[in-house]
Amino acid sequence: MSDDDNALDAIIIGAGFGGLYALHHLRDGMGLNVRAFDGASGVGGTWWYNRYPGARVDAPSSPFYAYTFSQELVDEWTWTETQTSQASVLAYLEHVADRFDLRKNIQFDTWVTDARYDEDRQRWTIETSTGQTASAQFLVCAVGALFVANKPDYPGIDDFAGACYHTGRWPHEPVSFEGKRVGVIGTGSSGIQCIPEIAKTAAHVTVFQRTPQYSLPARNRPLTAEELADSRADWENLRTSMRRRGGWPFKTTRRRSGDFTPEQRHAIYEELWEGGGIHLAINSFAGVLSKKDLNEEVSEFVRGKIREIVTDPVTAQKLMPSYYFGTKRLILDNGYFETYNRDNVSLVDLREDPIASFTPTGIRTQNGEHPIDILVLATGFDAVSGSMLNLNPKGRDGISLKDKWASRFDNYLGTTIAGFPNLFMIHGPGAPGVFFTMPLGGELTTAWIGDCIRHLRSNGLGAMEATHAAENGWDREINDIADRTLYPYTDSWYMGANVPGKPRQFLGHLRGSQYFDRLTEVAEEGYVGFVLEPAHH
Ligand code: NA7
Repeated sequence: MSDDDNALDAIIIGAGFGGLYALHHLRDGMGLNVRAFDGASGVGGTWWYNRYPGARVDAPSSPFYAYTFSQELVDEWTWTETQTSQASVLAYLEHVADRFDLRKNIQFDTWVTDARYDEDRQRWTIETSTGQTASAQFLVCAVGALFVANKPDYPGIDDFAGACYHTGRWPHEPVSFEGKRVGVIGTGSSGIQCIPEIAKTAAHVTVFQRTPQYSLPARNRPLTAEELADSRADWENLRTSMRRRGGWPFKTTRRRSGDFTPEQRHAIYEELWEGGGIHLAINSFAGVLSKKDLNEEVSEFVRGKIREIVTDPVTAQKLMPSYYFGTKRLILDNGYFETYNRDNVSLVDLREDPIASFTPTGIRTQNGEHPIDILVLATGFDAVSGSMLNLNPKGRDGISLKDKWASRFDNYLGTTIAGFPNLFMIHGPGAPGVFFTMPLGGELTTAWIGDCIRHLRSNGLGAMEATHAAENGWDREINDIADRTLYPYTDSWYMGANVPGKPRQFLGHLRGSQYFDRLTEVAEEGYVGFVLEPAHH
């Protein structure tokens, strides 16, 4: 790859779903000169790293958790299960990289270690872990919403002498649990997905749980040839529905809970539980995520299911969640609660028996010793803002993002930041991100970024930068939506509450379809909220 300093139009950081599409769109759709960088040795981003046993898309996935832009791609790729596995998603992204000949413009095994904006040249310059520099007018940060691992800081954890794996940094070689005593800390999606798999072969699994979770049955099953054929035939309509319905092609219900008796409501919950997936949340009654009484009824229904499944009442009691249903990431499981009926699985409730320290051979809690051979940290991520802070770009006047975001993750439209001209985020704080189907969300965001670039280029402009006033307005807009729901009541990674010391702020836009309408509106109104600067050269 040439290092001709003025040759690049855009640098893309990240080769996951977001970065790959950005490369394709900017390079092939717009004819720009683009180079992407990724610290990993291959494409995939999140799906490159999260290889733990049982890893699957934690939403109704196939065939919708996929790119939508190419009918040919839709027609030629065969999804096999309703809940796509990590291996399938990764294989798909590798296929996409080959099919659209993307690898030739991606530099793997290369971390971007610094990124600085040069106001005179209106360009970004990056430095890499391989000692290179490169510059481009635009910096597209597709750095992943769930990338920076959140590792607990327990006393003595580094003294633990056994193997230790974080689910978000899983090794590429197979890990054998055969005959091993395994400790798992964390019961979010990753923990709940891997615990049943690990329990199949381990001598013993001890789960260390801080917050009990609502988890719904995924009911994963083979995708039928007919379902696949139907979705291919109707792809354009499905794509439109996804765009209009918050990322998924399903209708969410407008049914009013008050129009039904408690018995009728219960029957509806039963049916949706049996059907599996997230339908209990989106298709039972309108307002499950915003009305406390209705939410409590659904919460109690799920607690009842846990009591039914888990045979030991003491364990079942420890598994009872109490936060508002759905206000942490909804989890879809394949036999999670059933796993506690196995003889080789036990549960430590950290609320009543907290971890005191680690020893070389295990975990010491307040009430006892737990000898383990392998430690699995399913403790999540410094989500959404963490990967941008990890990059820590330096904008106008050399201000660093760490300084700018010290107490609040200010941004405009979830894609731009005042003080950081010509920098675009895909799935940044303030964007729909995980609240929308991420592949489609990335496509729509990238299309908007491409339009920004086109607008600048065709009007003799060299830079665009969000204003502070626009950031403040955006903050209000996002919080007005979130405050109408129950999300802010719960400590979750959506609120930044999972990482000690992280500012508490809702990290997403809950109305994806409305959000993409807003992006269009901002462009149509001449990029309101931005300062557009004439090109210097
Ligand atoms: P999550 O959802 O953040 O879950 C992390 C889990 O780890 C959760 O149960 C946490 O408890 C627990 N945790 C975190 N730190 C600690 C410490 N210090 N001690 C004990 N337990 C801890 O991450 P996942 O990887 O499961 O999922 C992330 C997303 O990836 C998921 O939402 C999907 O979108 C895919 P807490 O609930 O914070 O009390």
